[in-house]
Amino acid sequence: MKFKKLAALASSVILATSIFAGCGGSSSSTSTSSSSDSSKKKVVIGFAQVGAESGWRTAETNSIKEIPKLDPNVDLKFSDGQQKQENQIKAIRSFIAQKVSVIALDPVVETGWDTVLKEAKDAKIPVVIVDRGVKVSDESLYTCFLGSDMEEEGKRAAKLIIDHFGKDAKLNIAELQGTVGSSAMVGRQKGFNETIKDCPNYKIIKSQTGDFTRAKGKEVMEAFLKSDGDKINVLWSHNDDMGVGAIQAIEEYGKKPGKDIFIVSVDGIKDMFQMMADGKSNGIVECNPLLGPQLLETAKAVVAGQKVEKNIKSKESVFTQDQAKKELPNRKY
Ligand code: GYE
Repeated sequence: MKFKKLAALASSVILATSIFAGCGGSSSSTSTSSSSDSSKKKVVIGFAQVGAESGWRTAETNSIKEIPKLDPNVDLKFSDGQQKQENQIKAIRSFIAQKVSVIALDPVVETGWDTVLKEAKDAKIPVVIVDRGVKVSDESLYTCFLGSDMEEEGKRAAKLIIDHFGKDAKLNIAELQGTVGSSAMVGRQKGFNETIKDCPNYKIIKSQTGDFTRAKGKEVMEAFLKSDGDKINVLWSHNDDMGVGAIQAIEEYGKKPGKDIFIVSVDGIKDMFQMMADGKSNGIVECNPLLGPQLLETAKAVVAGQKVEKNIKSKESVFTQDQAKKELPNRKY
């Protein structure tokens, strides 16, 4: 109930925050052309996408692909990394060779980017990290990060469980992890685990990756149920798609998702809202994939040599089962 206000705010305030606050920024973020030229020159964004593993990802891709329609002075080169870092590194090198104005990287995993980001820096091409974060030895290798606070999402997921059961309940939790080594997986796990530290009888009895896909989420949940089907009372899924797959597995096993097993997940895709409206899930932590407009503004500012905030966070909300039916028609992804 107390999330109702937040929920109402959710979609309206996403773009409301001012992103240009004058901290961060880097000298390498100016374009090589003179300022009078750069106002006429087309801005070319090279976007290195993770893949197409989830409904969230599809929504993000669609939003990014809208960019040239929002601003005819901006072109987009899009590359699908198919969940492989090596493909994304190749894409970045190709963007450098093509001398794009700005590179946007949505990194499949957090580490291993130093070399290629240094190449971009040496070529004086600014890099905006989108959605998932990177861990690099030198923060000046990228201009700014635009995306969600994954740790906060993990905390919010844990709070949904605590709000429902109370801190002293005895719970056996099954965890479906996202892609191992991705900031989304690392951050969500950390935030969740830190929050349930206060709950002495919450136990994570199962934990495995489902790689953020529906098919793997189902497969892993089947294995969880096979070994511990009668013990699990909570499913914590790092994204909705794995959760939707797991719901199928739970039904096939003969249990009632949302009743016999309390389910929380992250993203907020329509399919999971539908599940929640049908009583098959219990809580969703929203993660906003509609990053196109914010990336457009950020990329233009960076190319124009304006200073931007180092961390540009998207605004998000949390939804409980009682809000699902009302919220479903408002979902944009
Ligand atoms: O939660 C998941 C997707 O990086 C925030 O990646 C994103 C995550 C999202 O596959 O569905």
